[in-house]
Amino acid sequence: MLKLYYSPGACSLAAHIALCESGLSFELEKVDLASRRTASGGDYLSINSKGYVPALQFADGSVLTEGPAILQYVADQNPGLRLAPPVGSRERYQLQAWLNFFSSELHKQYSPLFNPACTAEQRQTAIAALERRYIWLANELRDRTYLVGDCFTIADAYLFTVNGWGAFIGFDLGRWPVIGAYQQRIAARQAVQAALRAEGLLKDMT
Ligand SMILES: N[C@@H](CCC(=O)N[C@@H](CS)C(=O)NCC(=O)O)C(=O)O
Repeated sequence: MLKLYYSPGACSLAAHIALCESGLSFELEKVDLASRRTASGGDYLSINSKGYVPALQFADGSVLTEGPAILQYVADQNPGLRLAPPVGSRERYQLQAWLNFFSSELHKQYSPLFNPACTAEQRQTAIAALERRYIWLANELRDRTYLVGDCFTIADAYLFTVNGWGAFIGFDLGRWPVIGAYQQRIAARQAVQAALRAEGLLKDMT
């Protein structure tokens, strides 16, 4: 069975959402990123020597790392669900453009803001970069329900995950109502709720 190594609310949440959407069977193992130990007491560096989440382990023990690659692997297991456009289609490259944008222009601008050693100056630089990207993004989202085509894709799983970090680092996404509406739309999905609940990110759903 597939196993996803994750940390609650981290970028691994996107892969977790994709797995929930995909209908594939999988198990989860939590990683303590500070100690690099897994919940069952294993050395996470022996799973992913880069030390970060996510990592997807296959039944034969081999491991795939890097969020965008994992997302595309998961989506391609069940093409009928259209979690990613077909390989080779123009839309597929559009999806990859989004994944790359989120990875390099959003995700990695948030990262220093989670680091307690981040100086006020570094913080200001990261916030200013995020603001520029969100101004552009809010404009792109104005006439869109989803990022690619007319249905939910793995790009939405990634953007939803990254947007969720704003509240934790004091970056107010409320300035862009279109982004708030987008978050609510994605959060309402059953698979998204299931992933959030499994990671302990929903207060009370009973
Ligand atoms: N390029 C990697 C980056 C993954 C990443 O930044 N993971 C973060 C959580 S969002 C992490 O595990 N950080 C802990 C660390 O780097 O030690 C990917 O896209 O999968």
